[in-house]
Amino acid sequence: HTIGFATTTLALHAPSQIAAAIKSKAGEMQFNVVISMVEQPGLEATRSAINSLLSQRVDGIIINIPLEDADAMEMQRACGAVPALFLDVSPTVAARHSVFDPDMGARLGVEHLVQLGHRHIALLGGPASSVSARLRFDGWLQHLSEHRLTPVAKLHGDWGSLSGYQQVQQMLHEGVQPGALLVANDQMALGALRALHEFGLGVPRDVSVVGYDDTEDSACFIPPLTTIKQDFRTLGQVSVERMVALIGGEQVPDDLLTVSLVERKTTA
Ligand code: IPT
Repeated sequence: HTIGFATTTLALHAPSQIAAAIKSKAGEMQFNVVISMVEQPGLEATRSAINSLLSQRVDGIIINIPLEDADAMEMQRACGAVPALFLDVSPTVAARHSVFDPDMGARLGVEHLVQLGHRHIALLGGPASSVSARLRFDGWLQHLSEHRLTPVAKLHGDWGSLSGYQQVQQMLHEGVQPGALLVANDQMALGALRALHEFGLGVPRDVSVVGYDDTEDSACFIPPLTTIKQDFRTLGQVSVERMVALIGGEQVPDDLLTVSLVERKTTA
């Protein structure tokens, strides 16, 4: 039996760790995995990735490409009788999914900073093409407003570390210096740390930083990164178990996976 895995670029840390987790869980369960990767997310790229997997006669398809609700429904139809499971969609979508809870992640980050006494918080979100980036950003705004706070800056990167570096550098050059920074992923947080360092700002002495993902390298940043952990190993296990059940003709529930705050050395 073969599981197809349609994924956004594996050059990013989170998707590559999800792919690794899916591959090893599938191996344990005696399933093959074939991968089809899109360079840029989008409906047409996703459609051709799915078609290429279908032409390789996969038994089911796990899709880790950001998709809006209507696009996910359309891709589910495109899979026909082959079961599809989505990993990067809104938890409210009607298509079958196993996703991390974006609102919980946003809330944990905001609550952590507010409890430390922060009021001047800047946001560094992900790209507009990502549903998850938008849900995290909206969650931050909502939970900040529950504390009667508005962000001192709203920045957007492309998930890569260089974009985090450039966005934060530009903010500092414009004279905005927040007390804390919520970042939508650890790679952009890495770039943010460099920009703060080059500006002569201490982390966490002058600025606190909270990342998102807890990828393999985050504990080795300087300083070790406080972040919202998405347990990619668990996502790999759950999604493969669901897919194997679907291939066996069973019904499966949707999953909303919890995330957790990992406190390291970038917040005070
Ligand atoms: C999401 C990551 O949090 C983010 O860092 C980035 O790598 C993105 O994927 C790429 O699409 S995790 C996803 C399952 C929402």
